[in-house]
Amino acid sequence: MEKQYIPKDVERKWQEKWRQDQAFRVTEDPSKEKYYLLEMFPYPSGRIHMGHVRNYAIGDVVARFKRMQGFNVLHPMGWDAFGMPAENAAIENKTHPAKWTYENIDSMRQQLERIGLSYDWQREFATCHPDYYRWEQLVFLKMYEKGLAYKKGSSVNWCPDCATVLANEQVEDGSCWRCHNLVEQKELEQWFFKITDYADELLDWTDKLPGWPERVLAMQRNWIGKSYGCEIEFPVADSEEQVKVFTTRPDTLFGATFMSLAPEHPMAKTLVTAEQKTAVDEFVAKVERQDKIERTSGDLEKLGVFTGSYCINPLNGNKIPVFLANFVLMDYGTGAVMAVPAHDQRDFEFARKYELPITVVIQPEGDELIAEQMEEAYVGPGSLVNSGRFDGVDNESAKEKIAAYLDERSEGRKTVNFRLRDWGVSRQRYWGTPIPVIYCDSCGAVPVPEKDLPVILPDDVELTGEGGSPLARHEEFLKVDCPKCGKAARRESDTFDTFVESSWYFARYACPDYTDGPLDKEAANYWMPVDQYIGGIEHAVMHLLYARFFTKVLRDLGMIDVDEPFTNLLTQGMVCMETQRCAEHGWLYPEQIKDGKCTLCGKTAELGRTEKMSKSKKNVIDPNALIDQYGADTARLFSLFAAPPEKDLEWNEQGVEGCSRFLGRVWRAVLDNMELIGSAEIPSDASGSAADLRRKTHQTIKKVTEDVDGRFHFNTAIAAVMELVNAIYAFKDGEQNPGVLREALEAVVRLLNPFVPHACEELWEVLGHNESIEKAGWPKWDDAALVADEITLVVQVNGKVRGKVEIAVDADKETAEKAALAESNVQRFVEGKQVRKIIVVPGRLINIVVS
Ligand code: ANZ
Ligand code: ZN
Repeated sequence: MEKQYIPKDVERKWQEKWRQDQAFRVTEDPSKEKYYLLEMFPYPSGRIHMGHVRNYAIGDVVARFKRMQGFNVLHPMGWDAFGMPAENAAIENKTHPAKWTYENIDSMRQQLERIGLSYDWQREFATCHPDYYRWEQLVFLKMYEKGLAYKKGSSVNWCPDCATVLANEQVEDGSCWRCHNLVEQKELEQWFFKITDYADELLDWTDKLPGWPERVLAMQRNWIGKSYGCEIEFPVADSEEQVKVFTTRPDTLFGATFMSLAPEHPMAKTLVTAEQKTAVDEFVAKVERQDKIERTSGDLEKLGVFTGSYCINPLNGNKIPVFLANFVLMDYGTGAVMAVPAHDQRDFEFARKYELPITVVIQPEGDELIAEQMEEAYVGPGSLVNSGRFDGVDNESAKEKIAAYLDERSEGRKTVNFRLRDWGVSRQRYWGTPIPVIYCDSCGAVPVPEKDLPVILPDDVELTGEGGSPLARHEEFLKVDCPKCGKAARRESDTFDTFVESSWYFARYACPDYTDGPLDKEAANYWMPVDQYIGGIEHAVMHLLYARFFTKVLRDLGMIDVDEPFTNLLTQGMVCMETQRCAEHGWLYPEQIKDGKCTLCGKTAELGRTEKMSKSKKNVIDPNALIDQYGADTARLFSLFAAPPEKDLEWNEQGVEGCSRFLGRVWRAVLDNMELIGSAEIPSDASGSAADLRRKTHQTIKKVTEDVDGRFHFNTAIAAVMELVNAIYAFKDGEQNPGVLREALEAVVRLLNPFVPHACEELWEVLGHNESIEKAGWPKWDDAALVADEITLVVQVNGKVRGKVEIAVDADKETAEKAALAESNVQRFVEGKQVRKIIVVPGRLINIVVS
């Protein structure tokens, strides 16, 4: 009896074999071209979801394809293992974060193995292991030496729910990116990484990463936010002091009718007059309760208070009142703004509210603005008015001219400003890398000496869930002698933001067991940069920007010789599914619905929107159940076939069944034909129907190669193989042409291998090969086999022979007609006449009827 396709058995067999053979283990081999393929490593939450399956299936196609092409492919996997969920789960389940994390890793590794991903498991590591984080601590020490890590007190984003600081990138619309609770501002001493030193380089390189999606580059440019402007000093009336402002619009200087300072501005205190003191104090207290994000949003109510003091506009000598305003931030520019209400919307609203003068200084062409009648600020181009010697100059060139004029008189200068802030990395959490610093009363902050690394995260802590980190209460951990003077001192109890670990893990995969430093330079230089990185768009700024920054830091520390970590980036879409709910029981899991009814109460389930799969809406498919039912190859094939990688993928059961049926068809195509093809040799030529099948085979090889290589058009590639399988089923002359049939079947199996490797390895063995299909390599197409055989057709005009044309045997009617009309002699007889009809007698002649 013919061998049945039982995915479970086939998959177990090959997974076992790959494991035993360490089939995907690689070493640096300078004689081979390397290819480094990486998917963003997972957080060990414990369960694989469909988003993971899709992400890793996409990566695995590329890894297997490149390996078959002969590249030395590095495809590693590991665990982004520090972070808050471990702490929360530990508190909830009364276990230890380490135990929870390592158990999750074990179970997730098993789940990943079931998918048949071609990882070099020898390189696996978890970032919560001291063998990893000790090197992160070392990098910190080196950064500290170079002034790239420093400590300062600042007002930080504080999530009261997570009891920790958040980076600006972790605040979304004023809320915590994790728990979505409102973020507060808090004054804290924190460690910072000086990413701003690299702002220019990070920005410049966004123009040199053609393999990145433009959308991600745009988000990074915007986040870095470079703006060219001007710093201008405004003398304070009746004082020696000056207020320095930053503006991108020096052309509007004559229109500055007041000043706005951040409430936190140091001069806010010195400028307040006795009469205004109470009002100002009240105002400052009120603004302190608003968070930064809210304060910069467009629809915030503009609030302010007069300080009682005045400044002098350096160009026209006008005396202008100084206000404090809630929308001016202390950590941008100089914390002071020259307000030009006629041409800036925020200033306009502020001026209307506090009845301050509005002076138009830019007139648009063909229009005349009148300040009293304006309903909003005019922000467009125009020429200068009310601007003394600069009247009539167009405003773009006025920017330059006014800046130069101020520079000459030492009242201002051109500057560049960035929106990017230094990266605050201190977190008041337990489950993270300890920051290797010791505080001494006499010596201040002293870095832990290199020889004392790692600073090990102690195991014996008490997690209560109440505010503050348990490390801050762990006396044994805290008590330490000052490395400088030997006096009793205290350890830093904060840990690093977990984004620090993910900022360099990709380089560590080159040398995961290296014990002499963070990176074995030779290995790192061989493998880096990552040729293809794959992950979600949600990491467009934070992770991807920090990783780029860290790579440059490692380079400048002499640890690696690359400028950028990721040459090509693919941001895959989400996995979505329709939501369903029951009036009685709320959201329903798919398995709680039968025949459109809720299985709990029998009510009809209402179909909701299709959304990203998430536990909260219960629109989830468990990959384990899917694999139990259909096998990993079907799960892989569906996630690769249902949508192109960058697009969202919508789950549907019929699609999965279709994929499963297709694999069965491929299986039978091979097994049913084995007797026929025996050990037939593959011919280098064919004729008749065999030539057609051979052409289809080579056309498919070409199409799949081009679709997969660098383009990720997996869905169309798979569709092409499906067509070839149809052609194989339709082929009736296998007995006469066993070699051609074998060639077609082998092509199908090799082309599908990156997508459904278990089935393909098995079929390759059935086809009589005793080495792994990957060793067979990627099939090559024969250009000569691509073109159809040509035949000659006679062309008649009104029944008389006027020429001949050569066309492909399988050319359709339209192609034949076109070729006939294009023949030069035929054209002479058709010219100026009207074509009434064209008759095509296939394989013989074409008759054009004209009148
Ligand atoms: C005068 C002016 C006139 C401005 C005008 C704009 C339009 P970007 O492009 O984002 O860099 N600004 C400067 N420092 C600020 C702070 N700390 N908080 C809030 N706003 C601040 O924005 C630069 C502009 O934002 C600056 O140019 C300043 O307003 C304001 F018709 O100066 B402008
Ligand atoms: Zn000391």
